[in-house]
Amino acid sequence: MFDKATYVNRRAKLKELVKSGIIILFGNNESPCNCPANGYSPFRQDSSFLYYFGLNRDGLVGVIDIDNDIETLVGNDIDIEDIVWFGSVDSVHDMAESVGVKNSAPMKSLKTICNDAMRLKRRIHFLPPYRHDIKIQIFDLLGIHPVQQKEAASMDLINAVVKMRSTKEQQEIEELERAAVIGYKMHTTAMRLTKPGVTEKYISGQLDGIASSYGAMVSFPNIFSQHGEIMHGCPSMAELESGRLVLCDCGAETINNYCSDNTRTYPVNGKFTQRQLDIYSIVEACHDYVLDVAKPGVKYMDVHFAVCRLMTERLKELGLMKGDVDEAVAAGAHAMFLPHGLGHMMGMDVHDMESLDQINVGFDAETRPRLDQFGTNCLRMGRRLEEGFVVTDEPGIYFIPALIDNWKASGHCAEFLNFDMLETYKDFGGIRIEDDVLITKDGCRFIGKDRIPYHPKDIEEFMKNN
Ligand SMILES: [Mn+2]
Repeated sequence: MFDKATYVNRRAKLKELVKSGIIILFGNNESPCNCPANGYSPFRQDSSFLYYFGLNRDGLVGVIDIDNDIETLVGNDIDIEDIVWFGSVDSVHDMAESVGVKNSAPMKSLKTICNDAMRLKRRIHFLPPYRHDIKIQIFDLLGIHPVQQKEAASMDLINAVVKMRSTKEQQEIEELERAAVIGYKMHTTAMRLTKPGVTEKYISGQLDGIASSYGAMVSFPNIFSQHGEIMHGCPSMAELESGRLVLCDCGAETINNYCSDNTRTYPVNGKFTQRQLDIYSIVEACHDYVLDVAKPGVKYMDVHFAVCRLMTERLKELGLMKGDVDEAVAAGAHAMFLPHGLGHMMGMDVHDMESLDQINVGFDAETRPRLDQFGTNCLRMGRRLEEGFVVTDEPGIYFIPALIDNWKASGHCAEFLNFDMLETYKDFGGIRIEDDVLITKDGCRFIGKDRIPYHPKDIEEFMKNN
């Protein structure tokens, strides 16, 4: 948690941006896993609630009445039975006080607050809910059916929250740096443990332990798989095999819920083959290119397409692609290899503010609508970069057997792809290299003081010596 003034100032700015009405920010509740008292652990607060109210407790709702300038923390004090099981916690009144909120009220009063506002036909602003219990709560309070809630959510509030959370404060950047330190430990541990015969799940489990030993939790379920070509592949009980590549995409959240998100791909036996190096060096060049060009004023969509062209050019040299580079990228042929975007915003959520919809976060009037072409439709960040933004830089090249078969059968982009050669890469897997980039006043820099090894020589040396 940051100091009281941080939250007071953020709410003041939010009121200024939203201008009128009443804002309701729902905190999260415990989420039952297999029975009510056995919850998914650990508890994860909603990021926007955390941003404005800072409190990492379940069962809280923040109410900001802009017109009357009244802020209220709504929640129930725990009773003696809960104290027996969970220990004493601060009263809702004291929690409110700690973040500069003058008023507190029990949960049942939220219905009255909403009824009064609705009777007076006042604007009630809420963010699109993503948890089912909150959807039911909104239905009870406002009578809006869950399927209509996304549409009924306040665009004014969404835009204000996106505007504020996109630009990271100095203290937030320091948190992201702390997350990167834990991420470094996770990645270098995975590299150290990787050898033939060890299961993917064993290594992934060790990474979970590191994340929760030094911070709050992993910033998303670990991707640790020899099937790097499966974008969000889960670690399996499969044993690592000499000669194959393994892709590790993981990150940690600090105690204050700021994230890291890095990806490395390396050979199980610690030594790249020439065929692996040929593809790896292309991804490496694309990854490094971003650092040269990302700066305020540059559209991230333009960086994405520059990377797609660079990748196409290099794949042409290898013989996997053919034809005119610009035409190939315009046709979307590169998406055979890179079916996702170059990166996304990162902060308290690994895909920052994704619950507010990426089209509201990564795009603006200038860059909407996003092209609906396969591959580009997964671009999460397209708009102009600004100082203080944190985005990921994560190019990849994947050989997805089903996609190769699918395009080959339909002849899609056949003038730009060498399907005969692609056939011989069906057992290759996939490569991604990912780092987190802070946009500075006149350029950018990676977050994290120590680079997780990614140049092939550095990886081979690390794996040999550790
Ligand atoms: Mn990422």
